[in-house]
Amino acid sequence: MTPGPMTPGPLTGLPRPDRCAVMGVLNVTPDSFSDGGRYADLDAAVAHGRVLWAAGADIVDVGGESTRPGAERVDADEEIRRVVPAIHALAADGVTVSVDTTRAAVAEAAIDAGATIVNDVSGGQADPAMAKVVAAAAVPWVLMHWRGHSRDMQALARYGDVVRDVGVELSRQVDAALAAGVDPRRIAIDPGLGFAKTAEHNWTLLARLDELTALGYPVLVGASRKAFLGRVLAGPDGTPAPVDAREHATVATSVLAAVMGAWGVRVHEVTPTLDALKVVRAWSRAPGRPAADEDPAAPPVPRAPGPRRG
Ligand code: PMM
Repeated sequence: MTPGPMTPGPLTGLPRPDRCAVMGVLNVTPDSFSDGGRYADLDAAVAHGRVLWAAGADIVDVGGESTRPGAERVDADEEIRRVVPAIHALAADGVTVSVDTTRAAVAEAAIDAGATIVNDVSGGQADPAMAKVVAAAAVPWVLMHWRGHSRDMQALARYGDVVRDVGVELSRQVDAALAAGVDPRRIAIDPGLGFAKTAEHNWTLLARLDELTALGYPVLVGASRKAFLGRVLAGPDGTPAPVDAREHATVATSVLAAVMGAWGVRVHEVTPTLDALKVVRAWSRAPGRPAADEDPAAPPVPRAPGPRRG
């Protein structure tokens, strides 16, 4: 694969705070697993986007199609109808907006409305026209690891070594984007936790995230409120913790992702994760910490500490 642009050279268009970046989730859908229906109404959606931004999100990620396992698809017109007015209002307020879509037509309409980043859970595979739209608009593109649409993705959760396989498949997605003329400085990658992944796959990807950051592209991690966290928190009878009881576990995954070198995390609740990432920043800069002392001019993204498995 063509090496990524992390060292050296600037990234173009992606926020680069002096800590792991926070992407706040705004699902304008009636059926998302994590916040289903709460922000389907335009006023409520815009108000919540403003709350995420005021809380310190670096990006507000606006999506109009649920990707929960088993979800049925909506058509492109409906997706545009859901996201464009919200993006328009938020961008007019100065909010940095990404659009969470797999469709080129939706991405194009979203960019016209003011979105400046495309977050594509299919990593360019669902719509062959997406690469052209992203390249022409010169906006950053988050390529998530993806094996198929939500309706049937859990049947595709078969891997040899999940980290190696995800790395190889993401590299193919990146190569396709580069071949279509996308600037490597505008590409970020994402392991796609929960997308054609079992809980064990998700944990392995988080535990060995440094093997994906080593590909050289900024890595985004979306663990917020996902089912594998509900399972870890299950009560004695094995019932998974409900979605709204997964926030502390989400914060823990944000810390782990940051320590393992993620560029950003995608979360529903901004404040707890942002506080935790400020702690990681302070910790990663502490005098005497080997990685902090080696190169004082190193980028502020924390590096993984010593041995990681045990
Ligand atoms: N997960 C969801 C939706 N979009 N985008 C990226 N880049 N990474 C993810 O892990 C991801 C995503 C599903 O979660 P939601 O229904 O809570 O939005």
